[in-house]
Amino acid sequence: MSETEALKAKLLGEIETASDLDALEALRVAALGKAGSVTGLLKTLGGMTPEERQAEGPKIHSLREAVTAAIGARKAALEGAALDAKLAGERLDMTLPAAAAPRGSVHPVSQVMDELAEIFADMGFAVATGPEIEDDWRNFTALNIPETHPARAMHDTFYFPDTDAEGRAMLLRTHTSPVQIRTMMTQQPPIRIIAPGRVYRSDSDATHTPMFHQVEGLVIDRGIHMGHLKWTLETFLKAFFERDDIVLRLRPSYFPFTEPSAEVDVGYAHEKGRRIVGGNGDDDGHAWMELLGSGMVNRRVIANCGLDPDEWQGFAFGIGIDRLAMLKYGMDDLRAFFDGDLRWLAHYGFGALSVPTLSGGISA
Ligand code: 2NL
Repeated sequence: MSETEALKAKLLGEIETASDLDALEALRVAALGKAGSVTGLLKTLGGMTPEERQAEGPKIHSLREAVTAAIGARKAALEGAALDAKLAGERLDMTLPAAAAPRGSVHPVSQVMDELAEIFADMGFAVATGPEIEDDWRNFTALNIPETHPARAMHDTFYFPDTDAEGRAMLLRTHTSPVQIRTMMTQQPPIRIIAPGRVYRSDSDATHTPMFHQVEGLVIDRGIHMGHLKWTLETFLKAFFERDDIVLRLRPSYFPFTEPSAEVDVGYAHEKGRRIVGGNGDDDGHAWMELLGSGMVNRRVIANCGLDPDEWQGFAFGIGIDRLAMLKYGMDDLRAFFDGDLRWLAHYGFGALSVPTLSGGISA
């Protein structure tokens, strides 16, 4: 075997068994680099006689080509194997259960808000939202709440130190009514909306938190009367509490933004016999539970929003969402709503997949 053939056999053997890309690169440098063995053989061509060169030249060139081709083939094989190993290492089985059990769940307040949206959407109401930082015109003045009204006092309302560009006092909204004011000022009736969201009052004890959740409803159209209000609330409460024996009692009341105004009581099951009490109430006077406030939108509020109160009438109502959640899901302490305690959430929270629908059961 000639020197060239011996070198070819040795190099091709080493290339074929190179274990990784680094070893292959070292072999390439040792054979084809400036001081490489193949390069050294090529250099010997210069010192040969023409006859020797004619005999040895093709062998040495074919050696270089064979080594170059073998390195290329081995490199492709090693790179393919490296990619396969990387893909195998990064393999994900999407059908496996989650490694850690998820600890969070849907908060009951969020669940009730979703339930409200579902129920009212079925009655043709849209969900409206607005900013939590408002000005005192939209939060109070437009609603016919006078400057001297106690709700405006510092001890009930969180005010910001500075006014806005128009000189209006800025505050954290004390109800979601400013959302309805914004809607009446920008949309032509008929209007049917609910406005759920966070509201703020400087009040804190066992049954009051400085931030709580409220939903208000508003309907503006021609010829709206209190019959529409009572039907809407009755239909809503029957769907929400998932029972047909709900009875309502509208009691005359006063709010600056509605005239007339009515407080709405719901008849509830009392101890003896566990039945829903009807219009007669019972002897101890606790058969009715006050649930929400409502009324016909005051003409002055409609006019404040640039609408003609002789053409457009409406009703409105307001309810605390936190209280609704407590009643429906049997919770007794409002403060637990805001503790972020995962044990409480595990007890009362809802899975992400338990989406309320009217067809599947509103709290399913
Ligand atoms: C309650 C009573 C109520 C309204 C809220 C309202 C909104 C506009 C116009 C007229 Cl823009 N009214 N909202 C009406 C009646 C009662 O809430 O007891 N809230 C805690």
